Amino acid sequence: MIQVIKNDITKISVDAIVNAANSSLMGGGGVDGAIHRAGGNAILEDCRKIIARQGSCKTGEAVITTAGKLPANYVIHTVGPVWNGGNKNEKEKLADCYKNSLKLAVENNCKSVAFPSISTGVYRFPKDVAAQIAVKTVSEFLSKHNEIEKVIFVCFDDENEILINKELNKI
Ligand code: AR6
Repeated sequence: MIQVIKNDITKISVDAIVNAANSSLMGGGGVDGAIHRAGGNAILEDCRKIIARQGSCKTGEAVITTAGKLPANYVIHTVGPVWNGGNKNEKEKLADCYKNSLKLAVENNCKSVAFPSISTGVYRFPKDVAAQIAVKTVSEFLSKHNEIEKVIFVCFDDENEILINKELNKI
């Protein structure tokens, strides 16, 4: 099942929420800042351990940490592509973010996952193209993996909510 809601992702009770992080995993602005602020220091401590073990998190990849004080059980941090005109594999990398986040969710027995609109803020990905990729990639993944029962697209603004709904109506 796929749902769309307009809300703050830090308020959502699901097995895992996804963070639109950067490759340092050390926090930042936007949804990343909100998640670290609301979840507390335990998230950053886990991120530091991951960085010490494997180095930075590359664009399109995902890692999982505690959700600290958040209502979710886990935070899956993924690094979206910076939009650079569209000819630098941005679309493939954005699809990788959704796929790798869901793979990690399955590996950690998560049945419900909430996504923000990855890369559509500071990273300037066009919202309409991002919505197409988000819905297509998630729906294809769910058709192959019945372990995940629910994905919620958590939009922060009306425009993303309208665009995601438009894409959902096509499937
Ligand atoms: N809940 C849900 N969505 C949110 C929230 C929230 N609390 N806050 C913002 N959004 P952005 P990016 C939406 O900029 O483009 C950070 O500094 C926002 O409206 O958070 O992937 C990282 O550290 C937008 O639609 O992430 C990176 O350096 C969407 O989340 C960089 O920004 C993504 O916007 C990543 O940029």
